[in-house]
Amino acid sequence: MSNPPVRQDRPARARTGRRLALVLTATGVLVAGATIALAPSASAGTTLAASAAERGRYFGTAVAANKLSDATYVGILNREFDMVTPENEMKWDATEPSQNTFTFGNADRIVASAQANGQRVRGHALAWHSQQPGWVQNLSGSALRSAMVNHITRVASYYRGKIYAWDVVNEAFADGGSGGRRDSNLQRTGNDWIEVAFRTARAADPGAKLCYNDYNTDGQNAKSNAVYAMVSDFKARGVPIDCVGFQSHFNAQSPVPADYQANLQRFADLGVDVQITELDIEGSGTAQADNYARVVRACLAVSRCTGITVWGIRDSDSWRASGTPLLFDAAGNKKPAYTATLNALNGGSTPPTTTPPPAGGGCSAAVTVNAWNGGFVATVRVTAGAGGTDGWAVGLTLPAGAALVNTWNATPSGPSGAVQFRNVAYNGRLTAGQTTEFGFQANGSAGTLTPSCTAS
Ligand code: 9MR
Repeated sequence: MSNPPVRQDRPARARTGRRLALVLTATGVLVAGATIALAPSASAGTTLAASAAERGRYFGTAVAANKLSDATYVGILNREFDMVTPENEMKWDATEPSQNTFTFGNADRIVASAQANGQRVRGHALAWHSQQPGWVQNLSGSALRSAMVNHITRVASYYRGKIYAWDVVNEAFADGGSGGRRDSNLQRTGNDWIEVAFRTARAADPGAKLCYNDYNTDGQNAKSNAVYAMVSDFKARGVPIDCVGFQSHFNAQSPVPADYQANLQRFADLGVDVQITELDIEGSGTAQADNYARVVRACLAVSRCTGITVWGIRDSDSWRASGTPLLFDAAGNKKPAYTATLNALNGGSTPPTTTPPPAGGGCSAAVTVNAWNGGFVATVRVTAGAGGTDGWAVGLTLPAGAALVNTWNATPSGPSGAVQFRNVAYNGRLTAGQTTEFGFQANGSAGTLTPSCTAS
């Protein structure tokens, strides 16, 4: 990966917090222990942004340009948030309504407001199958590919240096179990359209973090596994990718997954930042509040989870207002979900500990392979037998010429030949029937991988 020149990795308000602690030390608090006790209370979090900054994270919201004249909206925006995502104003239909004619007025208003209020900006989104202007919808093949490259170059260059992270590509994978790409006009220009988009964005705005962003990838499933394989492949081949966005639109049909944190962690372990990019959770009262707290705790538990963005301010601002999915009610009052979010950011409550599963019992393993010319990613699902596991090991024999490049969620005994993959600290204990996944990337071809599973 190239080494971009300017990156702002720390929120401005976090830097302020650190400066404050140093001043306290310099102004006469001579006992080290007293300094440590003073620093947190001196900067106690009373807003989402301040509390997140104390944990080294940002807290953002989607913003609509046409609400920047609403005093209640703007008051909450500038009090609570330190990251801003234009909800629609940087999309292709908004920024290039006819070919090579660029309109940045509404996006500029949001960027100017953010800059005036010390907030950073997530750019959303450079290449997406949806919200394309009509002229793009009518293009295909090399004409569409060229138009995409031109669009990314022009938009990312225009905002060069002003964007913390770009959603370079949005929602490119299919729902359901196929584990493949979504069919779209962009996809039909060739499977390499995503990496071309990332390389183009890096050239245009080398200081911005470049993210892949999607929904229904919040837990481990066929779709997130496919994204995972792509990110792993990009990292291995030097395609510039810095972060993965998890939209996190939750409701009763699509609840916060049990393995949310583990899923964020496995992506982070690939060497990318992870961000919660469009959070909203339908519901009300305590149940909604608890879910928000869970999401915050999951991000805080993953060191490379750099921030959380909610998809709007008041319930009435939401794209699904009837589900009342946000932190403020229509009048701008803080909801229980707000308080739970703030408390979780302030570290107020800790998740309940789970009961240790019984020892002993067998396990089984199943392998799925995503191969390309010269390499492959294997995903291995381990399922505990009736007795559960305290630990497990999966044996696999890699064919001659195949060698591991990297492994996640397991530790391999060696790089090639007959390899034992042992659980890592956090995924050895499984209750009866519980599953966990690990994976690896290798050079060469996969051949037929037949796993054996041993439980301890
Ligand atoms: O919130 C956005 C809404 O105002 C638009 O009408 C809609 C059009 O596609 O896009 C919404 O935002 C979407 C985001 O850009 C991508 N992920 C899903 C979001 C909710 O639909």
